[in-house]
Formats: sequence, structure tokens, C-alpha cells
Amino acid sequence: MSAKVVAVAGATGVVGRKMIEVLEDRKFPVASIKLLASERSKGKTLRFCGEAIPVEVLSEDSFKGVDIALFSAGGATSKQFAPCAAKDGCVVVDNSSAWRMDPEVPLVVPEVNPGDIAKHKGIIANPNCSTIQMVVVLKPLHDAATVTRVVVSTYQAVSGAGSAALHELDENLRAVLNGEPFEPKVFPHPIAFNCIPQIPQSGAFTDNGYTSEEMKMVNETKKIMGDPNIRVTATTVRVPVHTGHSESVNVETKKKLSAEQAREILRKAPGVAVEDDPAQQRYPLAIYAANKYETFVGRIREDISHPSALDLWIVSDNLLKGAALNAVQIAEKLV
Ligand code: NAP
Ligand code: 3JN
Repeated sequence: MSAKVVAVAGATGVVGRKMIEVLEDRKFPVASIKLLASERSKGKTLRFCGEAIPVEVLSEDSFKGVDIALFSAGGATSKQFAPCAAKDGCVVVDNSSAWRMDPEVPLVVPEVNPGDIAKHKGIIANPNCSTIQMVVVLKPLHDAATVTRVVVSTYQAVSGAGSAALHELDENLRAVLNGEPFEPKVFPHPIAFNCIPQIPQSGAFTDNGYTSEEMKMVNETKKIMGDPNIRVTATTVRVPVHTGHSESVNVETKKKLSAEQAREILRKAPGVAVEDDPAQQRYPLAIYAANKYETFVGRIREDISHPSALDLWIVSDNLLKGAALNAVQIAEKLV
């Protein structure tokens, strides 16, 4: 396997920094690395494999001689620069929503639809974090029993909203505990000791009353699973957790699965760890899923209100499997 010239666009961000860590941790064959961000990061350096690498300003010329570029600098940046990179022969793995629903662009979770990677024309899209951890668990159940409908509610960590949001959570908690006033800037309401059912925090609600995050879960799930007939409804909620998205998922299947059958299937599923021993108070928790590569599933039980449905609790590190790890896994399949 020949080593590759790799670029990370958005390298100074929460997701970009994780991408650098994951490339290093998984010993991705890197010949050299280019770290790209905005004008604001001019003069900064970041470390990769013990070396201080200067951050360069992202431009249309950044991708000449680059084999693989991992993008996490927002949708507008991806729309502008991913086609330039692809034109220069670079394969882009894009973490934004800019290309996800483009029929020419594969939307990939390596445990679910690795075969779609080969269809790329220079850009491969990485799904939304909440979608990724859900489909890793749904796919093996779909293969065994055909998933017909999914009802999901998310409990999403603040790191999903970027570095400014993480800073705001800490400042907000400090202010409340010190009895001081606090004016939120990133979130529309205080996030400390609160749950906010609006993701993204700055996004308008769509005409059907859903948020764009909710509609991403609906549309991306069908595309990744390759089945437009799966009906999905989602409610996405921001909670005052640093890292690790949690999801309560109700899954209806054509063929009935017992809870034990589902546990057996999920124990063998790639990327999934079953953590399900209620008697011992064992179930997935965000604080323990943080910094782990697996997607954890527990509280597996048959839905008492339905003849053929399961209830699940799914937790994963939103910055790893939800973003950086999934992108690096795609890059690994490319090389
Ligand atoms: P963040 O912490 O705010 O970081 C944003 C990064 O983008 C920084 O490196 C920033 O550079 C860079 N950037 C912004 N505008 C730029 C421009 N015009 N040119 C070059 N670089 C620019 O945000 P984050 O949490 O890492 O998220 C970044 C993006 O990743 C999001 O916008 C989203 O599209 C994607 N994302 C995806 C998922 C997922 O579900 N898969 C989850 C989270 C995020 P400076 O430091 O120089 O400003
Ligand atoms: O809020 C979260 O937990 C996940 C956030 C994802 C995100 C944040 C800003 C822009 C996205 C995304 O990946 O869908 C985007 C985007 O639309 O690119």
C-alpha cells in the first residue's frame, strides 16, 4: 500500500482535530499531510505524528498533488472547494451536508454500504453523525428482518455544534453555578441544565415542522440503506453533554425479532458493541462511549405496544464514528 498525500480542510475545528488524531492512531499511510483552515488560523501549527505542521489558508490551489482530502469546514466551503480538489485528481471525503443527497455522490458508512465507495466521481459524502450511529445498528436488523419504520429521538452532545458551542456550555454552567447572569450566543436558549429541541440551533424549521437535522436523518437513512421504503421520523434534541450522541430508537420490522435474536445479530455486527445487562445497570452511556470507536447498543427490548418492533438505546462518539473515524474508514477503503 503506497503512502498518500493527505489534506485536512477545517483542520483547526473540533472535527478536523479528531481527523488528525484518527489518521495518526490508525496509522493511515500518510506520505505528507497538509492542514488547511481559514485566514483566521494563519500562523497556527498543529501536531501530527510528533511534528509541528503549519496551518495553511485553504484556496483553490491547495489540492494540487494531494491524493485524499478530508473536508470538515462547513457546507459552503465544501461546495466551493471540493469540485476544485476533485478536478485536480484528489478524492474528497466530505463531512458536510453539501453533497450528501446528490445522486452522483455516494453517501457511505463502511459497515453498511462499502460497495458504494467505488461509484465515486471525486467526492464521497460522510453522513450526519446522528444518522451514522443509527444505521450501523439498523443495517444488520434490516438484513435479518426488513426494517419498515423507525421512530428516533436524539440526545445530542454539544461538541456536534463545534468549538464555540462547547465553550458556551462551559461558560453557561460556570455562570449558573456562580449565580451569575448568562446571555447565550450560540444557542437560542441556555444549554446548561437544559434540553433544546432545535438542531441546528441557528436553523429555521422546515415547512413540515421538522428541523434540517431531523430531515437529514430521514433522507440519509434511506439513501445509505439503499431502501426508499423505510419510513423514518425523528426528533433531534441538544443536551448538555460534551461528547457522545444518544438515541432512543423504535424499529418496526416485517419479520418479528425477539430481543434475544436482535442481541445475537448485533453481537456479530461490525462496529457495534452490545452493552445490555439491565440487572447490572449496564447500558450504553455517553461519558463511556466518548473516545471509543464502537457504536454501543443496549436496552434492547420488544415493544409492548406493537406485534413486531424493538426499542433500542444507541450511543456513539459523535466526533469519531459520527464524523472523523467514519471519514478515515472511507479513506482506508480507498487506499
Ligand atoms: P468548528 O469547530 O467550528 O471548526 C470549523 C473549521 O472550519 C475550522 O477549522 C475553521 O477554520 C474552518 N473553516 C470555516 N470556514 C472556513 C473557510 N471559509 N475556509 C477555510 N476553513 C474554514 O466546527 P466543527 O464542529 O469542526 O465542524 C466543521 C464542519 O464539519 C461542520 O460545519 C459540518 O459541515 C461538519 N460536521 C459534520 C458532522 C457530522 O455529522 N458528520 C458533525 C460535526 C460537523 P478556522 O479555525 O480558521 O476558523
Ligand atoms: O449538531 C450536531 O450534533 C451535528 C452537526 C452537524 C453539522 C453541523 C454544522 C453543519 C452539519 C452536518 O454534518 O450535517 C453541518 C452541515 O450541514 O454540513
